[in-house]
Amino acid sequence: MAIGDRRYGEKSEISATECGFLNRTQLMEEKMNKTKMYIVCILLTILYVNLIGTNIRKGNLIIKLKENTRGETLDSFVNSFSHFDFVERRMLSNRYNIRLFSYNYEIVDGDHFLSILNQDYRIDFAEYDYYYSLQEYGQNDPDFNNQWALKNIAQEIEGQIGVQGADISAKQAWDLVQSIESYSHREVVIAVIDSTPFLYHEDINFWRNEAEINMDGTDPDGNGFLDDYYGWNACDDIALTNDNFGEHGTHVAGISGAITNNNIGISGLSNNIKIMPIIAFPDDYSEGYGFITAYNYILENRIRYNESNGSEGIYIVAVNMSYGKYESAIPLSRNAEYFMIQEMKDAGIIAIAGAGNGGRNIDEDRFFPASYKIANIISVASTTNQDVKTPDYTKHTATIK
Ligand SMILES: [Ca+2]
Ligand SMILES: [Ca+2]
Ligand SMILES: [Ca+2]
Repeated sequence: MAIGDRRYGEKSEISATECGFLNRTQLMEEKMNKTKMYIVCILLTILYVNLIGTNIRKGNLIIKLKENTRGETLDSFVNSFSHFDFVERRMLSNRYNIRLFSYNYEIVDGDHFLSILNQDYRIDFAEYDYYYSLQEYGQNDPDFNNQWALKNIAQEIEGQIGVQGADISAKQAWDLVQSIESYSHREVVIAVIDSTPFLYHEDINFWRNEAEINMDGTDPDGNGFLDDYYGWNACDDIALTNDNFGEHGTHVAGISGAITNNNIGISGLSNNIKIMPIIAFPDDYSEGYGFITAYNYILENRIRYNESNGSEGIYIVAVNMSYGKYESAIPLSRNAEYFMIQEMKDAGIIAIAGAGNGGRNIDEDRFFPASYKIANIISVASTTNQDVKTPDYTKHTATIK
C-alpha cells in the first residue's frame, strides 16, 4: 500500500496540518530567527558551491605523505612545487602524516597537479578537498526527495521543475522540534476523520489506546467507548476494526503520520505524532451524522484529558478534515457541525479543513466545514511545485504561506 501519492501532484490540504499546529504552538521566535540565519547560511553555501560548479574546495589539496616525508624531506617536497604557490596549511593527522596544502589554481589546473603529485615518490596519495554537508533530518526516507511540499529544492516532479523554497518549510520546523513527543513530554495525537486506513502500515505512527482491551466488550479506560483500541468507527458508532481499509484514509494518515527517518517510504510531516483514525466514510460518500459522532469521540476524549490535567483522556491537538460539502444554503452557524467545531476550539483543538477540489471560491460557493468562520479552522487549498494554485482545487479564498 503506497502512501503519499498525492505528493507528486500537489501540496494537499493535509500537508498543512502540522503547519497550522506549529503555528498554534507558537514555537519560539528567537529560535526561528536563528533558523532563518542558519537557512541563509546554507543557501549562501549552496550558492557558492553552485557558483564554482562543483563540491571541490578549489585551491586546497589533502595529501597523505609517506611516513618519512617529514622535516627536510617535507620542505624539499613543498619547494619542488613552489612555482604553483604550493604551501602546507595544516597538519590533519600526525600519526598518519596527512596534511592540508594549498596551491594557486590560476597557475595550474587541479587535475593536472594531482596527476603529478600522485606519481611523486614522497607521498601515498593526494586528493581534492571536498565540501561536505550535514546529513539532514528526514533524508534517509527513500521517497523524501519527491516530497517537494516538505522541501522544494526545484526537483523535477513528473516532468515539472519546481520552484526552490515553494514548500511549507517542514525542515525548518523539524530543526526546532525534532520530536513533538519529547518536546511536549506527552503523547500528541492528531485525529484523522476519513476512510479506514491500513492500521498495520509499516511507515505510519498510529495511535493505540493502550488503556483499552481490544474486542472483549469492555471499557477498562472508562471513556464510555467500548473496545476503542484502534480508533472509532463513527459511521456505526462502534469500535474500529481493520476491515475494508481504504486508500484515501491510508494516504491521508501517512502525510501527517508517516515515520520520519526510518529508511522506509516517505517522511511524515510530524515526528512522533500519533494518528488516531476515526472512520466516517464507509465509501467515497458519507451521511453527515457520522461526522457529528466523530467530533463527539474527539471532544469526549480531549475534554476528559483537560479536566483530569492529563491523567486520563487523550491529548488530541488537531483534527484533519479532508472532506466537505458544497452547500451554500447551510447557515454559517446554528448547525451541529458548526457547534461541535466551536466546542473543539474551546477544548484546544485545531481543525484543518480542505477547501474543496472543485476549483471554486468558497467565500461565495461555500464548502463546509472549510467555510465556517471559526477561529480554530484552518482552511487549506493546494499549490503545485511551481508555487501556483492547483487549478482543480479551490481558488481565491485560502491563503497558503
Ligand atoms: Ca474505551
Ligand atoms: Ca475493551
Ligand atoms: Ca518513513
